[in-house]
Amino acid sequence: MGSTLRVGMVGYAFMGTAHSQAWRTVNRVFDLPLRAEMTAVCGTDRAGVAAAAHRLGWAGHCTDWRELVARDDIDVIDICTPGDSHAEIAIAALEAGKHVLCEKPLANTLAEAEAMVEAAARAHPGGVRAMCGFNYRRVPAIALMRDLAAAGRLGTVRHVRAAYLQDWITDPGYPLVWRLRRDRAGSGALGDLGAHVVDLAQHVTGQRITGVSAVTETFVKERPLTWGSTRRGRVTVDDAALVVGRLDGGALASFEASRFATGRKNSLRIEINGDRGSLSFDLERLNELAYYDADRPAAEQGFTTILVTEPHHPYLSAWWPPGHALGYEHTFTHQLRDLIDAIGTGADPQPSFAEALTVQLVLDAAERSVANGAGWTQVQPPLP
Ligand code: SOE
Repeated sequence: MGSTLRVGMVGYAFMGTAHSQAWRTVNRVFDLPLRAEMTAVCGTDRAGVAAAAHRLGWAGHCTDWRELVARDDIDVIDICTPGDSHAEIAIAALEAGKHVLCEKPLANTLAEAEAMVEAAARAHPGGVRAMCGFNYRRVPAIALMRDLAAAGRLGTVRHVRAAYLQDWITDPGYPLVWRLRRDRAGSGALGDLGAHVVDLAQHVTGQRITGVSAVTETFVKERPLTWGSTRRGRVTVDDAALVVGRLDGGALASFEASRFATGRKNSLRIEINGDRGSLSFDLERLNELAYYDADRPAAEQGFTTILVTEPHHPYLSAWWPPGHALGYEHTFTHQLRDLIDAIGTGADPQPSFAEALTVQLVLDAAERSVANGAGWTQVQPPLP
């Protein structure tokens, strides 16, 4: 492979744009063992992908991802497509000896996700690495949250309380885009937003969710095919999901995911309460982490705000002087920093496909619970 990492990206919409920005930036900010080259981008629309390549900084472009996977001058395939194509592209890429970065959730179904994990395991001895893109792990305040929890600063964790709320489909006139179709997206708010908070809960606490009870709702059951169209189609995914769960360390968890939380544009909050302290994060104030230390003298107790912008905080020494804030886009740059570092040093990037499967197993249990009238449902154990 040499000292470069030649990238082929599939898909160039919102996520593809975010990833492109990160590929352009990562080596300019971080000192890494490999230098990323933006070799080619792929999309089905010929004119669209050509324009995207020019706009986003890719050297080449094509309309068939198989072409990308077959090229000798590509080392990593970055999958930014809807979930219905994740498994096929990822498995083909791994079999061709390419490293893979795949957007979350790993796949639309458990069976596909398991097949991806097996393909990653087969490719692993040849030095091929696979990672799932749960970008919020790379918010510095979330990374600090995990470090503090791992250092025992919370004591025994009792509660995880997490909500990921958006409002972009509140209007019943909003069209039936791919994210509202089960065949394309797998599920709705549950898989798109719930996957993030389930991943963060497990990542920050280091514990696994073992069982859940869940309800979902589709508030608007039919939508126009395009804005203003009289032709309508059925919404086949959930608009909102509520999940309660148990973690294997004994904590109780609650998760909420909605696309109908009017006024909440991209609100992701997670709070963890332990018997020695609590940590609380809000994506709308992503440079801050609230910390309650129960061991402090009674007169000094209360939540304090850590401004996570200091060089000793995760990822921050490479950026700006102390106190200069970061944003959403930096999470993708940090994700690539970790991926490139892992590939370059022969380590396993996190979350691996196997770890992302643990999120998929929770989503699967939630869907089975919904089908069973919110009955208590065990999360299946991951593949051996
Ligand atoms: C759309 O709901 C979306 O783009 C998600 O798919 C992303 O994962 C999230 O980060 C922002 O919202």
